[in-house]
Amino acid sequence: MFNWTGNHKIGILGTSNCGKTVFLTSLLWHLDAHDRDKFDSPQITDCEIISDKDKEFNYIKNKNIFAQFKKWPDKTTDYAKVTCKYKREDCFLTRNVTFIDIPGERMSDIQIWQSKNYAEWSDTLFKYWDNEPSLKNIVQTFCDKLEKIELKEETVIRLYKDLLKAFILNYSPITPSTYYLAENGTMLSEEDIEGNNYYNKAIWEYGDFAPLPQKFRTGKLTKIFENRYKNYKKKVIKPLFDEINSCDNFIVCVDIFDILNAGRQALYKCEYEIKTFFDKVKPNKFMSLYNHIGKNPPRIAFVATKSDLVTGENLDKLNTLLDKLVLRCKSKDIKSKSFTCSAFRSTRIDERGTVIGMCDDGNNYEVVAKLPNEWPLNWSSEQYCFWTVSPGDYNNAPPAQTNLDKIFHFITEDQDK
Ligand SMILES: Nc1nc2c(ncn2[C@@H]2O[C@H](COP(=O)(O)OP(=O)(O)OP(=O)(O)O)[C@@H](O)[C@H]2O)c(=O)[nH]1
Ligand SMILES: [Mg+2]
Repeated sequence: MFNWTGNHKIGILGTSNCGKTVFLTSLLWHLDAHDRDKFDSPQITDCEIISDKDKEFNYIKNKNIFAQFKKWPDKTTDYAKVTCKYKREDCFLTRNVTFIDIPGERMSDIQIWQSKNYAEWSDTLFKYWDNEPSLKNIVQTFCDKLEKIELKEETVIRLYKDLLKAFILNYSPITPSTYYLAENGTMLSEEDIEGNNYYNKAIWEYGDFAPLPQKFRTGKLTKIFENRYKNYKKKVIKPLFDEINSCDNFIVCVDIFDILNAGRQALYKCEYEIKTFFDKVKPNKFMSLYNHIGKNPPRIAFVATKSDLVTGENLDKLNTLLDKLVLRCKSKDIKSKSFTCSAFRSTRIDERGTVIGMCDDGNNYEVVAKLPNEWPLNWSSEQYCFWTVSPGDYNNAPPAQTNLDKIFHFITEDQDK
């Protein structure tokens, strides 16, 4: 059924640093100051951007950081909600599109959202770790140590923190994610990880908990963890995922460069999170996720971000790598489409066809980003190193973009392909 009002609620998902906030800031900017030459669409007018009072998306601040300081926006520390009302020349109705931006760390709690209870969450995590050889060994050490100790809260939590430290170094999910990004927005810093304070930091300020294999889930400690898991789900997960639950369409951002730079575990993590998310939104299984307006199955745009770092055959490879990554997750019942995108084009191509970008020191460099044809079976992180460039000089006009307009039309269902 066609959603004739053009009203939508759109969730923007993806791991930390993959470009969600830049994407949303640039998109709002293009709608706010629409220029058809820069953003292909029937003319957009009367745009009003209304940020949620409690969960503010700081559009103006983000825009000013770009325009005045030539810097990228700050990392997101809590989920944010913003509505954009606008008119389009081909439609007399005012459109109303709401976006949800999340801190990428919370993606690691996707299994808590999915699982019915503490036991299911624990079992699923151990299965996840078991399927990846490099993680299996680390987790085995954790399980071996559990065998040898009395199952007391303090000792188990200490062991779990050791495990999480190994996961941080291996780009594996940190869950409960509040250990990495607390509810109040404080991040676990490199100093924290290396310093003595590491064990003192709470996994969750209202009570630490850790997953346990089935054979250890017997005594009093399990009851304590079960209760804290329940509270965590209610307090941290529910508010965020209730917003996600009520979205009708989604944009899933993927930073292929970051995955290649981090190594195979990052690919495994990203695939797993997308797959888990997809299982949840698949039609027939969880009807509640159907479009709140028209009862349509959701649409999903898979987006390989930061495409301005590559050109020519490497841009084609970026597309292929994204397609291969999301292939396992696709379903015939969900309309999904893959895009490469640069929400904020920060590089230029010189006359030799080389990508040039400005780095933090203010100098321009050749941005060498060579991508593989296929996802390698295994690779070392030094094999793929990529540049981080500064945003260009944009004054007060929306930045140059690639495919941001196409993604917007797809996700707001103005384009049916
Ligand atoms: N070259 C280029 N870099 C980008 C682009 N978008 C984002 N980046 C880079 O990616 C970084 C992270 O972008 P964010 O939008 O803050 O990432 P995020 O997904 O919101 O991250 P969290 O808030 O941690 O979840 C930026 O600081 C930039 O360095 C883009 O279009 N082009
Ligand atoms: Mg962000």
